Amino acid sequence: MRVMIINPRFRLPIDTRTTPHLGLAYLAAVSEERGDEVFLFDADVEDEPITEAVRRFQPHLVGITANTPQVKSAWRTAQAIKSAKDVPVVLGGPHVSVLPAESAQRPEVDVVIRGEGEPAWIKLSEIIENAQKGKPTFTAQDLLDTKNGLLDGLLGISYFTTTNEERHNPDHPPIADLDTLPFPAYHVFKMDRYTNLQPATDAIDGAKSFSVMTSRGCPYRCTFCSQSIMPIKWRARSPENVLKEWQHLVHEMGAQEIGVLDDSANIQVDRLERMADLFIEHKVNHVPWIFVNGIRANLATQELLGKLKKAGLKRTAFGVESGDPDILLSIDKKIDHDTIRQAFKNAKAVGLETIGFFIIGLPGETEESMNRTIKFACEVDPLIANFSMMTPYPGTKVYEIAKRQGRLLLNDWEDYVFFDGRARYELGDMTAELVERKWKEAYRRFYLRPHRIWMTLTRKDFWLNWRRTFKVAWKTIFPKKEKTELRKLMEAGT
Ligand code: B12
Ligand code: SF4
Repeated sequence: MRVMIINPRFRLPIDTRTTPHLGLAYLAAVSEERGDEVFLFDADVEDEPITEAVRRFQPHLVGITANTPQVKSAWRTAQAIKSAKDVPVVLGGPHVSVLPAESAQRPEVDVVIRGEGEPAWIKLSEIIENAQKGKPTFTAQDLLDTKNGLLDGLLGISYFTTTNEERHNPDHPPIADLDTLPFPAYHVFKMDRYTNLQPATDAIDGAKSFSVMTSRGCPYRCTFCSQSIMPIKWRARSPENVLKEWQHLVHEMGAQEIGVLDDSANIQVDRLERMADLFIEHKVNHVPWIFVNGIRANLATQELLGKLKKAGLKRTAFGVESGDPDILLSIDKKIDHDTIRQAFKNAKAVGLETIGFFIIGLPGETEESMNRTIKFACEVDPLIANFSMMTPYPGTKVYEIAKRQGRLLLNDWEDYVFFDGRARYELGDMTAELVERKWKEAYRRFYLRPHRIWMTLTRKDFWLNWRRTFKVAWKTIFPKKEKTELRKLMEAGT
C-alpha cells in the first residue's frame, strides 16, 4: 500500500530554520516495517505543490501532523489533497489529540488519531488495505459508513460517521515496550534540504545533528504544559536499544551532535547510568549530546551528571519556570528552589553547560513574582536562559484558567507561537502590557550583565551563529504583526 505522510507548512515568525519531524519519522518507520511504500512530504522543504505530489504518488492513505499553530495549515493541506484524490485523510499530533472533534467534523478530514500514533496508524492501514482488496472502488466514505463497521474496534481514534454521528473510540493504551519500535526512518526525508537537523544543538546550518527520544511520556502534569496530552505513564527504551540507535547515527549517519528530546529522561537513574557506561564502553562518547528539553532537577545528582558528562553529555536543560515559591507551587512542578539551585550547582561542578527555562506571565503573577523569576535566573546563571511568555495551549490547566477567569488575547490557532513578544492572555491585574514589559526586561537584565556580555563575546558558538543571533534578537524586539482579528480590533480601540 502507498502511504503519504505530511508535515504541513508552518514556520515560526522568528525562524527560517527547518528540521525533520521525529514523530513522522517514527510513523514512516512503522509503515515501512508493515511493508508500505512511504512518501514523506514535508511542505517546509518541498518544491512540488501537494496536489501534484498526490496525483503522481496516488496514495491509498494520507496522514498529516498538526500542532496548534499548524492545524489550519493541516486543514488547508487536507482540502488540497481531497481536491486531487478521494483518499482517506487522517490527522494526528498534539493539537488534534486535545481537540479531536474540531478536526474530525471537517469534511476534508476523515479520521483523527489521538496521542501516541503508531499503533492506531498501523491498524488503520491494515483496515484500509483489507477493505480495498475486497472493493477496488473503496472510498473514504466507505470507511466512515457505520454499515461497514470498519472503525468500530479501533482504539485511539475520533471520527464523524456518514450520518454525522460523532464517535470517540476509547484511548489506545500507551506502547508498553518502546524497544519494539523501529528507529526513525530518516531515509524517507530529503535530508540535504533541511537547514538544521536538530534545532536546539549548537552546530551551524547544514551540520549533522540528530534528535533522539530515549523515553516517552511524563509522570508530572504541570499546569502550563501540553504534555498532559500524551500518556502519563513514563516508558523508557532500554540502554542497549538506545546505544544501537546512537551507533547507527554516529557510524552510519555521521552525527556530529545529538539532541535528546525526552520530557523527563532521568526518571530512572540506573537506566541513564547504564546508558552512560555503554556509550563509554562502545566509544560513541566523542559525539557531544544535549538534553535539550530539561531533566528533572530532583534527580540530577552530581554522581549521575558526572557519569553522563564522561559519556559525552555537553549540556543539560532544567525547567525552572518561576523564581517565586508560591507560583512554583501553584503550577504543580513538584519541585522547590533549593533543589533547582543544587541541580545547577551539580551540573556546573562536573563541567556541564546549562540551560534554564523560565516562564513570564503564569496565572497569579505580579510584577514582584516576575522580578523574582529574573533574579533567580541571574542567580543560577545558566549558559542559556530561555524566557517564554506564557502561551495557554488547549488541554492545559492554564488554558482553562485563562479562558474562564481571564481574557484570551488570541482567537486564531496560527497565533499560538510564543516567540513574538506578545502576551497571550490577561488575568486579574496581570495585564498584557506588564507581561510584555517584564519579558523584555528579563532578557535585558539577564544577558546585559557585564560578565554575560563578556562570556557571550568569548564563545566560539556565538561567532559561528552571530548573523542569526542578531536576526533573532531584532525580531524579538520588533515582532511581525500577528493575525489575530481580536488583537487588531483591540488595538483599533473597538
Ligand atoms: C522537538 C520539538 C520541537 C522542535 C521540532 C518540531 C518538529 N518539527 O518536530 C521545535 C523546536 C522546532 C519545536 C517548535 C515548536 N513547538 Co515543539 N516540541 C518538540 C518536542 C519537545 C518533541 C517533539 C517530538 O519529536 N516528539 C516525539 C514524537 C515521537 O512525538 P510527536 O511528534 O508528538 O508524534 C507522535 C504523536 O503526536 C503522533 N502524531 C504526530 N503527528 C501525527 C500524524 C499522524 C497522521 C498520526 C497518525 C499521528 C501523529 O504520533 C507520533 C508518534 O507517536 C515536543 C514535546 C514532546 N515531548 O513531544 C514539543 C511540542 C510538540 N512543541 C510544542 C510547541 C507549542 C511548539 C511551538 C508552537 C512553540 C513555539 N515556539 O511557539 C513550535 C511550533 C513549531 C512548528 N514549526 O511547528 C508543544 C505542542 C503543543 C500543541 N498543542 O501544539 C509540545 C507538545 C511541547 C509541550 N509540552 O508543550 N518543537
Ligand atoms: S513541564 Fe516537564 S515535568 Fe512538567 S509536565 Fe511538562 S514535560 Fe512533564
